[in-house]
Amino acid sequence: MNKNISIVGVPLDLGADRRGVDMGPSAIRYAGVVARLEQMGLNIQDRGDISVTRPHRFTETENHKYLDEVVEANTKLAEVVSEIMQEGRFPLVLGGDHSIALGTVAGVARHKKNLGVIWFDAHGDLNTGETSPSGNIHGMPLAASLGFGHERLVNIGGFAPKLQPENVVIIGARDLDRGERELIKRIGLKVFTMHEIDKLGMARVMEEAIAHVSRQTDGVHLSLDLDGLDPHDAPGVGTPVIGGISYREGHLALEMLAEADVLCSAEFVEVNPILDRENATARVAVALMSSAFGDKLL
Ligand code: HAR
Ligand code: MN
Ligand code: MN
Ligand code: MN
Repeated sequence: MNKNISIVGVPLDLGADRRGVDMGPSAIRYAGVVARLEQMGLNIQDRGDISVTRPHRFTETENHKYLDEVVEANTKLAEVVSEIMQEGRFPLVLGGDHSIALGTVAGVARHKKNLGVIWFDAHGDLNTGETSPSGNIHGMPLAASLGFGHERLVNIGGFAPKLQPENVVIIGARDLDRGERELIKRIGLKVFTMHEIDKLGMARVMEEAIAHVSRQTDGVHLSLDLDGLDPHDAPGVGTPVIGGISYREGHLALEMLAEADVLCSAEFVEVNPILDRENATARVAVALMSSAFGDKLL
């Protein structure tokens, strides 16, 4: 495993309706991410935050809220993530709303011809401007990374597509819009919904998911939306959906990922300190990161 990790924060909440995930990077740092990972013997560099333009008015472009600001922030993020990869380090990106996956995936995919992705989420994030019920770009980043949607989102970082559908899995889905379901079927995307997790158990789901994303790839990116967890364990998220992954299942999933030793990059998104209870969700994020980087109970 790459023990040299570079943290970058993205204080962006314009991809979502509820304000506050822009404070996610601060909350995760306050929860002790640097000390926790250093204790594990990892070399941590904190590169600070991407600067995000605060808009002076609301804009909507073809059912994309704040398109300019989201594109600008993600273009910068793609550059920084690409630099980190170039240096041979592991990018650990702190969100921010999930639209920041546009920039993270662009930066990583510049260095990985066949990038695998594990998308841990209650949602599919597979909408386009045509299908989105909200116009919120945090519901679109996986579609855009696969080459579907507005050309400005699809082409962040200057190339497209970043991902092939056969190299991607979604884990934890339980709130998929109609257009997202249609796209999943059309491109044959592998999705482990809560139904499969209930039926097969997380261990079996992760065995299958890891096999799927590492079959023909040269690295795997983990995109972890905290709303994939049950709101009981991660209350500080903007779009909670009941019936999610438990704290223990989440740990098991990331421990198995660490054992498989396939990750090249990761992001933890949608932590909303305004909606949280005593920073619990940021603390869960840090605990999950330690599992993803190989921390063990014994
Ligand atoms: N699918 C809905 C939409 O497109 C909700 C999107 C979700 N929120 C997120 N992303 N947190 O995972 O608006
Ligand atoms: Mn804000
Ligand atoms: Mn998401
Ligand atoms: Mn989500």
